[in-house]
Amino acid sequence: MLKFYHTPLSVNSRRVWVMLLEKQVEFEEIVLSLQGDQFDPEYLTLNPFHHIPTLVDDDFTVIESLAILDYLEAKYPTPSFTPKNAKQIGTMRMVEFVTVNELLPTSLPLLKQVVGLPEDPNQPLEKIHQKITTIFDFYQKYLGENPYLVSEEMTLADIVVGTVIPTLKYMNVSLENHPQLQAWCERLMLRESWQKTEPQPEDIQASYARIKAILTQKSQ
Ligand SMILES: N[C@@H](CCC(=O)N[C@@H](CS)C(=O)NCC(=O)O)C(=O)O
Repeated sequence: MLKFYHTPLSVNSRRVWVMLLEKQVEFEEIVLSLQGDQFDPEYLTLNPFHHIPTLVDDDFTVIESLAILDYLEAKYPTPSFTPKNAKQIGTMRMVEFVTVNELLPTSLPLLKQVVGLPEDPNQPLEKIHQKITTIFDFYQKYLGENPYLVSEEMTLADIVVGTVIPTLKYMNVSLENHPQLQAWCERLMLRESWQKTEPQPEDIQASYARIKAILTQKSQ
C-alpha cells in the first residue's frame, strides 16, 4: 500500500492529500510533527532534504509534491486531472508553477509576520499585496467564467491553487476584488476531499510556534 508521509497543516502536503482522496486510492498516512522527526536518519533515507510530503510506493520513493502529483496521475489515470489539449496542459503547468514559484514565496513574509517574526523592511506590505493581486489577476484571466481554471474539468492546477488560497485568509489576504476566484474557491471547498483536509483555525493558531521555529532555522 502507498505510504504518505505528511503534516496535515502544510499546503505542500495538502495538494497530495487531496489528490489521493480524489483518486480514491488506499494509502497509509504517516504524520510527521516537523518538530525534529523530519531529521530521523530513517526518514532522511527517504527524503534527504528533510521535507514533507514523501510518497513511498513499495520500492519507489517520490519526493517533491508536484512530482508526486504527476506520479499519482500516471499510476492511477482515472479520474484524470490532466487535460489532453496542448494549450490546456501548458496553462495547467504555468498555473502550478506560478503558485509554487510566485504565490508561495510572495506570501512568505506575511506568514512570518503572523507567526511573530519581525517584518522585513525590504519587503513592504503594500508591495506584497500588489504582487498577490497580480497573481490573482493571472489566475482569474484563465478562470474567466469557466467552472475550473484551465478546462471544463478539474485539473492539477485547481488542486494546487485551490489548496493554497484558502490558507491566505489567515494572512489577511482577501479575495473580495476577485469574485470569480472566490466563487471557484468556495465550490472546491464543497468537495469531500477539501472538507476532509481543511485545517481547523485552532490547529493553525496552535502551529504558529512550530512554524516560527522552522522559519527561524531556515534563515540561519
Ligand atoms: N518543494 C517541496 C517543498 C516541501 C517543503 O518545504 N515542506 C516543508 C513543510 S511545508 C518541510 O517539510 N519543512 C521541514 C523542514 O524544512 O525541515 C514540495 O513541494 O514538496
